[in-house]
Amino acid sequence: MGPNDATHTTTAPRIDELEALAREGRWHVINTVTASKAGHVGGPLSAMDLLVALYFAQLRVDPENPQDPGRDRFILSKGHNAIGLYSVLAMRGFFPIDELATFDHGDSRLQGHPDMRLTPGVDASTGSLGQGLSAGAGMALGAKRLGSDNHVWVMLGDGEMEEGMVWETVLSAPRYRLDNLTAIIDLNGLQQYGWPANDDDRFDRSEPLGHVDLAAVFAGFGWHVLEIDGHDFAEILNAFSTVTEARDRDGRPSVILATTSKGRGISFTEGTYAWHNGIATPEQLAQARLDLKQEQA
Ligand SMILES: Cc1ncc(C[n+]2csc(CCOP(=O)(O)OP(=O)(O)O)c2C)c(N)n1
Ligand SMILES: [Mg+2]
Repeated sequence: MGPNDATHTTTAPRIDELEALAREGRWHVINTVTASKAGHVGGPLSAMDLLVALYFAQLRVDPENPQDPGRDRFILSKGHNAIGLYSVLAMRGFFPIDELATFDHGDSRLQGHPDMRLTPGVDASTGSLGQGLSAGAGMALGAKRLGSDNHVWVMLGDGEMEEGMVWETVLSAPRYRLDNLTAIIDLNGLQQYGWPANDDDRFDRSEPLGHVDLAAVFAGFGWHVLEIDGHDFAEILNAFSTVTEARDRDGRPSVILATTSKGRGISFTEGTYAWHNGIATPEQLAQARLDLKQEQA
């Protein structure tokens, strides 16, 4: 069965179902990172609603046949958020949820950064920031040349936007009329650290992109720009439909500028760079379980 079969597409989930999946996904993130004693937390939590919306309401993918050539492609360019992607892939059925417990172990299929050779459902190996949009543009160009109607989605972090290679693709994708390419930028307002603000504070909170009018910049380069709240499923789904409906109309690639909150959903991780990565104490894990309304196993 291929991804074009009507029976394959997910029936449109209700918003409350997506919200429940996102709470579960956030729980897998902090629980798994804590158990493995390694991994990132803040970014996967800010991206979770977008990832859930992609995998449960948008992407044409088949967990039974992850390599189907007609599938849509997704690239997590900010590869350090791997545990967020793995949690959603597991919930979507690409591999068992129990396998998350092997995260970042040497012999696991779930390495600390995504490896397309190991993990079912992973379309590109990432982790060195700045490369995913170029890879996505190549996939989108390939799809055009092959006459395939699949869509390529790439998620980037706002700190990642400081990488020069991103901008080479921002410049060139409109020229190739890649309207089958969509960049999603997770604007959580924080990266690992900030710019040195002064001698006793390494963290200038206006970084990474505080002074940049990204919408104007992308529009200036010839992109179709949408600005949304990246935690509002109605806005996310609406943006996905607008992007896919705009295809073949004007040839522009799209960018979804999604305002989010780093560490979203867990009281002690939200809004701080300090939880870019981190290991929760047993008390913190119990608090996270409460915040995310997860039953005790
Ligand atoms: C080329 C490169 N430089 C540095 C790093 C180290 N690094 C990992 S995550 C990160 C910060 C990324 O911030 P952002 O893109 O905003 O991610 P998010 O907030 O969504 O987690 C950095 C600098 C890297 N992975 N790759
Ligand atoms: Mg960020």
